[in-house]
Amino acid sequence: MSKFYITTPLYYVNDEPHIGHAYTTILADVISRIKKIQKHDVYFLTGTDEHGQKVQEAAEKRGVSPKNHVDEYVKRFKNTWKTLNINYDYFIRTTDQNHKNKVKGILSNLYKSGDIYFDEYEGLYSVSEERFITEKEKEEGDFRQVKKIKEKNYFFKMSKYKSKLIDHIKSNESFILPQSRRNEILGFLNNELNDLCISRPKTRLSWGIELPFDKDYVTYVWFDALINYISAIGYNEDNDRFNYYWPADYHLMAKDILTTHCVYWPTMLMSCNIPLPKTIFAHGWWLMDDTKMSKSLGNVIKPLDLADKYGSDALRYYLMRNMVLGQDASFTLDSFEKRYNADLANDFGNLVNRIFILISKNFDDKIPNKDIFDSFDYNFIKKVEKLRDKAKEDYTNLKIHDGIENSISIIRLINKFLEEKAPWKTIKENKAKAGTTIYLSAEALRIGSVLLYPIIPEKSSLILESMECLPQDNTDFGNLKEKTSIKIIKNIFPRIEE
Ligand code: ME8
Repeated sequence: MSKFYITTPLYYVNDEPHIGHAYTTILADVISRIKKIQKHDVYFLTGTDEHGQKVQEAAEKRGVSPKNHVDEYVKRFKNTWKTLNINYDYFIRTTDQNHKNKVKGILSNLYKSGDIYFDEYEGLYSVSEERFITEKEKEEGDFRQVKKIKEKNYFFKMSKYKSKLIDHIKSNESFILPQSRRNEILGFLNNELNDLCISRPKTRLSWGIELPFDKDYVTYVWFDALINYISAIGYNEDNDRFNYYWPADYHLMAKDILTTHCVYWPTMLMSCNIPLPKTIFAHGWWLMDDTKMSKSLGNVIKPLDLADKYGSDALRYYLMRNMVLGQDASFTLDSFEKRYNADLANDFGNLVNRIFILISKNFDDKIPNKDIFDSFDYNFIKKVEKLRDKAKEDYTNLKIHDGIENSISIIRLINKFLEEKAPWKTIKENKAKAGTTIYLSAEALRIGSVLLYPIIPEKSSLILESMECLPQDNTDFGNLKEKTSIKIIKNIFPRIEE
């Protein structure tokens, strides 16, 4: 059994979770479930980024202390993940004492080793990004609230590791994925790389981890937050957990935080003599009417509203099926309803109804026996197996939307098979033959449900349990036991009426 360590970003608790946060977290959950079924020892980490200016300002606006604010908002994230069936192994908060100690330990070591130094700096500061930016970045980027700041601060010698980082990216094809993002980072590294300002004077920001070597300063929020990926799994503790799980197999995120993960984080790790993560994967944006979702534009979709109304599986299915990993996608309620009605209500829901009613009416609520297969049956089995193999390969290659399409094609194929064989007609003259058709349909439904389980765990589990099967069962034909008593499920995916 090999280990598999996957992470999401730690979300800012300056606001409620929205569809974008839900997407990355569901994606990590889906990949975790796929890997678990493939018998990996999975560790799935998520959490919240609770220090820094954004959070301090959000608390001030509400007239509460930052501590009270984060304690309240973290619950909203945890509740959302519960509703969305997110099965994480650990939820880290950057305000956890253990994490704060780890950050301090690393800061002390790097200060001692000389990779952190004190200096005066004058430069452009982006309040929205909470970092110093270059003139070029200001011209090309989408930075808000940029001001000139002259300040004494502590700096991390990031530039020292520039060529080592470029070598690493060039010699490790899958270090940054997709390819386009890798090229973007290599392009960024073609320019001069400045050292990283890693402190904020307390006169400007008090809500942060105090520097262990200067009580007048707190740590820059990114230097604090990135360390979560190692503090959560026991870095510098007296056990083997860290050595077992590290390096991370996947750091998932959207492209907005690519530079911090592909430049700041690896150079920090190099300075600590810690190996680099295996893959940093940046997915695309969920857009609303072709613009980025943002609170200031007032176009934020709350995942809980949708999950409450349509069920968490409906939301998980839509987000995973409608985004090609790595590309942007547009979120509209219309496309959500269309996708749900077509794939889940019509194809999947109707099939479940049909099969369960046929079994209940004609076979006393028991899976019928299979009799002799005809060439039509053999052909059906072959087609299902082909789609199953494709779906599995897609999942392994993280082509989640293709894996879903191939799995739902199995469901469509079963509907077609039933229509062509019409067991409701043949049952009168040849019960054994009708039983074989229904057995094969129920077995293919089991295989489809196992394949769709990582995406829609709640409804898939329901179907599988009702046939006394498990999501972990293998997907070979013939695993479904004849004579198993079934529990009838009614209207598993009710249609959304316009
Ligand atoms: O950046 N489409 O937190 P954050 C897709 N605290 N994904 C989206 C999205 C959208 N429209 N909007 C947000 C931070 N996301 C830092 C991270 S990590 C050590 C610190 C998702 O709350 C996506 O994963 O702004 C993106 O990278 C992340 O939320 C940013 O979350």
